[in-house]
Amino acid sequence: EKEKSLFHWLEKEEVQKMIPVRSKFEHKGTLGHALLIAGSFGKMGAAVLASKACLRGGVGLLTTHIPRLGYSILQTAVPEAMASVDQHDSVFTEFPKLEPYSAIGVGPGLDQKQNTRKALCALLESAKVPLVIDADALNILSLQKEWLEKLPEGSVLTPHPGEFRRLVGETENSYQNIQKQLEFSKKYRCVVVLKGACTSISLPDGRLFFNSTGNPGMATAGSGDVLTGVILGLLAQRMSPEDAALTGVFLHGLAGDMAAKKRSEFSLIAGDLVEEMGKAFRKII
Ligand code: NPW
Ligand code: AMP
Ligand code: MG
Repeated sequence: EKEKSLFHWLEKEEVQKMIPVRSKFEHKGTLGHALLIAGSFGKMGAAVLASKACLRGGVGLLTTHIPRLGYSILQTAVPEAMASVDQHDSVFTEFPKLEPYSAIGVGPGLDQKQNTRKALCALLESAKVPLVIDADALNILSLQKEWLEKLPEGSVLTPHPGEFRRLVGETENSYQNIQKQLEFSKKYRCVVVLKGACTSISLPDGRLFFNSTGNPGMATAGSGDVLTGVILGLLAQRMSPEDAALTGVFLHGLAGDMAAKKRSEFSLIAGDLVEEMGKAFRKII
């Protein structure tokens, strides 16, 4: 039997094959319902950006769970999203009944307070669908590593190098980083998206992909929050976690390349990635 090679370069041709074909009779009930848990006092922008990106990813329905102070912000900035409102004024402490949701995203703009940690633990124990885990949800897992055992199968983790270091400890070079990334994916049966100039995506089966899109204009506030939203939107449409992560990373970078062309790498802001998402899709479908 031909041995599968370990390292792959992620290009358009590969991603094209992963995009599901839409039947004429599709409706919002057949295209998934995502739950996004995001935002806290001072970081509602992360919830807004991730929500918009999730919708641009093509999900049928989106409910965003936010603290009370975020209610009018979300409803005004993203009228397409439904709101689930926490009992707490400024942070995440509880979550709605999970039955309706086909995928759950958690992390952008949260914090690491004790009641948020408890709510995350309960979420990990209750969720039966894959999760996209980012930002402070990752940082909480770094503080409570035993909770990693609770990750639902097929979850996608999206650390930047700082979050990755917190999760797996110091590494000496990027080769060691990749080794740790692959080990982590196998051990916890999850997809790890290690973000950066050369984002790498590791799969539980031992394959690793390097993304070919993106530019330094994307080194800007909220860029990662947009990525979480896109991956969540694709996952909620029942793409496999592997395909959702690979497609999401590729499209996010492609949107970044289009935004940089239009506005320069200097002036690119995270909202531009959301704006260009449709054109990025057009390039690959
Ligand atoms: P160093 O300096 O190397 O030790 P944090 P955050 C490292 C929300 N946001 N290459 C680097 O560490 C997010 O969703 C809300 C190498 C850096 O100092 C989060 O919830 C916004 N190192 C929260 O804020 C817009 C890298 O990590 C440290 C690296 C905090 O997120 C902004 C910073 O990481 C933001 O998205 C790289 N490529 N990238 C809003 N408008 O609401 C990062 N590092 O301390 O985890 O803080 O990533 O800013
Ligand atoms: P975050 O730090 O969570 O906001 O995530 C930053 C996002 O921007 C990730 O998707 C990174 O891959 C992307 N990004 C940051 N810097 C660069 C860069 N120099 N080249 C390409 N992509 C980048
Ligand atoms: Mg981030």
